[in-house]
Amino acid sequence: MEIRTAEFVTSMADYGKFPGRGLPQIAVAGKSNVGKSTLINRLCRRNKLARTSSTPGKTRLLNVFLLNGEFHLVDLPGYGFAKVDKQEKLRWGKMMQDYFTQAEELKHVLCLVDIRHEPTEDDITMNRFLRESGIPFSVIATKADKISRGARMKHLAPICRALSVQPWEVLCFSGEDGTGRPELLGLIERVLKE
Ligand SMILES: Nc1nc2c(ncn2[C@@H]2O[C@H](COP(=O)(O)OP(=O)(O)O)[C@@H](O)[C@H]2O)c(=O)[nH]1
Ligand SMILES: [Mg+2]
Repeated sequence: MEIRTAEFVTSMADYGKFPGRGLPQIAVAGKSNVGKSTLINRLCRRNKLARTSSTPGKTRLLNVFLLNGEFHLVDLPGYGFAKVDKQEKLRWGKMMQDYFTQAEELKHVLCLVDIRHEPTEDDITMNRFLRESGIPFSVIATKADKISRGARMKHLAPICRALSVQPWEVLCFSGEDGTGRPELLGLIERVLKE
């Protein structure tokens, strides 16, 4: 498959009011700054479709994109930004809970972790939540360009241990050089066919 068209649909805090119900959805989750927006832009071959930022924690809303007029990609608000206060964390939690309980169209979650770092408590909490909720997900190791190919296995080991996945189940991705883009397209195609 290839992404032929990609358009921004809406930013919202309240999924209940989303007008585009019915189309299948794939969500992109992960902590702030892990590369969610960059992955979406690279996937769609559009530099400024999703707003990227070097200041973490800017995306506090669900950002929805329509791809190929066929499915929605949802850029979820990032978690684990140290500077957010308790109020903001509670708001985030409620938004996510509302989303996951209401999004019947959700087919799959792409769980992004930085290939260079061990998953955080928040990553593990998200992982546990998805398992317990029976929501299918894939782990995507981002920023793969930052390490050599030969060092991948070494970096994947702690990620796999923390998130209880096998190395071959993790998709290595780079928004910088396009590593993993064909595999990601393949994954999306499979998910949409299910
Ligand atoms: N080298 C490299 N940098 C990346 C990659 N993905 C994201 N970044 C950088 O990491 C920062 C945060 O990316 P962003 O997509 O905004 O993260 P988000 O908060 O998860 O949406 C930006 O400065 C990006 O340029 C990648 O694959 N390789
Ligand atoms: Mg973002």
